[in-house]
Amino acid sequence: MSSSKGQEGSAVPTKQKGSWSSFLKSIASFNGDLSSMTAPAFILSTTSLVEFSSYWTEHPSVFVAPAAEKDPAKRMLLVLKWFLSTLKQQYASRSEKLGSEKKPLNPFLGELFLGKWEDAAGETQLVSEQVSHHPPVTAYSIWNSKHGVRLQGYNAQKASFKTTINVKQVGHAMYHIDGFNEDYLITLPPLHIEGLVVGAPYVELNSATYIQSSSGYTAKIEYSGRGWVSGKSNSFTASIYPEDKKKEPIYTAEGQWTGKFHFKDPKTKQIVDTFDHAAIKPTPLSILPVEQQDDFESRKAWKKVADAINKGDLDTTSAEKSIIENRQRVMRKAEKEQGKEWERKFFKRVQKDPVFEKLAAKIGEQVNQDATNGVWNFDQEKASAAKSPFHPDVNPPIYVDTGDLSRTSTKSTAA
Ligand code: HC3
Repeated sequence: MSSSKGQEGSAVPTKQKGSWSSFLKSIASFNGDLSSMTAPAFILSTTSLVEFSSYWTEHPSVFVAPAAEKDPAKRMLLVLKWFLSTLKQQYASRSEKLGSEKKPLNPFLGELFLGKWEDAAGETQLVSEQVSHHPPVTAYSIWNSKHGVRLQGYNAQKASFKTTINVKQVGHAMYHIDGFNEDYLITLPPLHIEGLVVGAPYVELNSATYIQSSSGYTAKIEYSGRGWVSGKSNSFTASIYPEDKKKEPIYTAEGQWTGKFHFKDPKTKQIVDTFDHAAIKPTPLSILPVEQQDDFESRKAWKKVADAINKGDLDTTSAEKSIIENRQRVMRKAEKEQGKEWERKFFKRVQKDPVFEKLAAKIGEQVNQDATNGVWNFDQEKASAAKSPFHPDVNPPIYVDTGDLSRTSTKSTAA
């Protein structure tokens, strides 16, 4: 598969400075729905938001590591370590590789992104599905059967403008370990965009998030940027404590989520664990080549739009986007006439999620169903009934490495 992202380059081209200024003026009064924001052509990404779910598993061995730890406190430390290790890819990978954070494609209802990682941890699989279009909501499930670990979650974004674009994430993730029948509720960080004025936008995280475990431990992570105490961008401090003993941490952590961080035992002040992005190679995600994908799979569905964006061909970009939007409109109209709702392929809307509610109560979190068009859970029955997310009917399926989500390096892997 050839590169389709190679031209997603630096921020504002000199001759487009004018349209960037107009864009800045227009976002100061935008309505809060990020998908409705009209951005200049050079800031358009060829990647759909449905792909972002894969950012949770840059390092499958770190993802599955908690399953092998017998001590519940150390297990919590390993879950926190994995979570922190995902932040770089989630929030900094695009601006690092492409020179700026671009506006992702707004997924259509039913859009899918399917793939797997294969490495020393065995096979780790990904299903990501756009479960709502208004408001835009993406749900995902990532699992490794060999180690009995599963992550599932869903998210939406609510934006506002005050000095810059501020984004609140709605939704949550839940990490589950079969071997200990343990759940970890993960809340999602609010963020804002830095570098807007100079035309090289990037994400900085704000405020705090939590991981609450069913084994009775809480982790609190506090984010800070360049202007804060540490003075460094992408910084954080974290502590792990028994859920009712906030002032008695059993582990602390600090560092930069884009670089290196370490964990300490506060009693001995000794470093007990370290993570360094420079010392660990990410495992690339493999997906089917576009020709073998289902029509609802993201890269196949958006191919013509992505090609047009890469060519800088605005007319074709909007014409191809309109084809997708019109097709969706026709489908919604037919569903309305038949009194039906679009059937999600891998997820179901649930009225209650007792696991979430129990853990959320401990950290003062609440479900916001209106912002996410419901509460979304992975549906094992649907997933088994769906032919297969990985098309076993294509015999044998040939996966291609995505390398990273900028699609700049792709090569054949398995046969
Ligand atoms: C706000 C954001 C879209 C949402 C992205 C999310 C929150 C999606 C879920 C992932 O797990 C984590 C994540 C990472 C980055 C978030 C994006 C950063 C910028 C993008 C805006 C829609 C784009 C704003 C346009 C501009 C001008 C900055 O390019």
